[in-house]
Amino acid sequence: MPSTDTQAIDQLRSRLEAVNQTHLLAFAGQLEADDLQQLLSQIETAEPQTFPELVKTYVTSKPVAELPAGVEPAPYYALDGDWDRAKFRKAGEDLLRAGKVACFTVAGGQGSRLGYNGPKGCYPAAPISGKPLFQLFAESIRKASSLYGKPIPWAIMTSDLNHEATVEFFEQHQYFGLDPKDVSFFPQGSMPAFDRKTGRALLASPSSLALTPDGHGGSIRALHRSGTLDALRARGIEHLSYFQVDNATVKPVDPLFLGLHVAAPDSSAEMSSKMVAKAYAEEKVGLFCKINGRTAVVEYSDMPMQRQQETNTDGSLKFNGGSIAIHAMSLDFLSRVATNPDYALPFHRADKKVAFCDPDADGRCVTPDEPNAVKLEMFVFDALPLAERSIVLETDRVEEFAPIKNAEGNDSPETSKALQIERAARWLEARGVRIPRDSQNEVIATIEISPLTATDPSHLEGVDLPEEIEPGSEVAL
Ligand code: UD2
Repeated sequence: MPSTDTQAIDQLRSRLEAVNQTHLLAFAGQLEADDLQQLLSQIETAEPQTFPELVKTYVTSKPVAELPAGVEPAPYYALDGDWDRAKFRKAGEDLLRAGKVACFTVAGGQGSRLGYNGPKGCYPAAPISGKPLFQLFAESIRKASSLYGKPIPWAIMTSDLNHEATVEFFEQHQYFGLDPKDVSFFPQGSMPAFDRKTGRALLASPSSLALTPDGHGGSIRALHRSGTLDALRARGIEHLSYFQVDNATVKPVDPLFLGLHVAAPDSSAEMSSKMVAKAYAEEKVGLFCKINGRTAVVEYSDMPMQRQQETNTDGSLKFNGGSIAIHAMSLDFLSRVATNPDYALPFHRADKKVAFCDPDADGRCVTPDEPNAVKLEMFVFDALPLAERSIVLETDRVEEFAPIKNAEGNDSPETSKALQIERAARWLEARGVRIPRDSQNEVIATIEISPLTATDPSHLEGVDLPEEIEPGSEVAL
């Protein structure tokens, strides 16, 4: 082994000694140069100096999620509320015309629940054309760019596992008509998995840590580390429109939401959110709350059921705001969260089975039967309380929330398609088109409206529409 390598290992070993993690170098002396480099760089990137605090807080003790005493439902701009939509829509349109908005999609998840072998954004989602999720978003962004006369850059967070396949997909499809210089990709970060008894970081092989994705909250530091924040700032971007890759009807560019985010008197224009009214008390969604005067999302599992069932005098749910993971964020705020330790996001612990290579047993690979490891993830909504004043906008499920998460049942391709069809039907009905519906009021035709035709019902004005749609027919506009 070259002496420079020996020196590098020795230096790292003494740093690892200080944090009880020297086992990570147990096989270093036997590795080929490339493997050794990989191991050393993984250890450096994982910042071993932070391990003792992480292990103490999240691994050897379990953080107890205590609901603070004064938790209240977060106020929101209600769908049926009396507030000046035109003023805020104009503020959002001005921002778009000034070219200050970019889109940001988190697409690092593996889609394992869906059972789809590929990046989730490549999943065919539209009811007739089978357009993939990425194409639906790309076409919405193209439509907005043409409406507001400015390119809208689009950053996509991938993972090491799907990065190449994602970029290749865009190349194969000529970026779905977007200019490639407006689309950027960067892989998300990872965290080591820790042995839940000893707090030792696990090795997946003699030359590699057992790494797991650091969650959608990791997107904030990944935006910074990848240079994406700086690149967007250099283009004059001031705000990001954030959404998840799984939502087929998301509005990637919504002037009303962006306008409220930047111009509402109760917004500090740092981070804003959209919500839908909960369908029922037990629905498993994060809840928008006010805690110590700040907006926050409380995971349904951290909120006692009794509180989730509380009602107002009119019988409606008190904690009504369900998170659909749509946010607007300023670049200044994101930079602060990414770089200022006072704004660091907390981790959430998950106990999992993680196969590992055991340095105490000559590197034998162990496949555990029981959860043996702690995985650490960050959630993007944990940034909300770091914003001084943060608004929530209510939206209609049918208009903006048709996620594809599971192969069957709730939030599946089937339910997403039904919602896409229902939304298209409503938009057409608003233009006077007769839509066939059954006794349950379900649409009995397949309808698809391309985002290039309309991303808002008002865009259908002047479009040549049929007077009625035949039951059982397929209509693509
Ligand atoms: C999330 C929210 C839930 C609700 C719902 C709306 C959490 C914990 N729950 O549930 O409250 O808002 O979405 O649809 O957030 N992702 C990455 N990297 C990661 C992990 C996730 O890019 O390391 C992306 C993933 O590709 C997907 C999104 O984040 O686009 C959501 O991830 P999920 O499937 O883990 O969250 P889910 O659907 O359980």
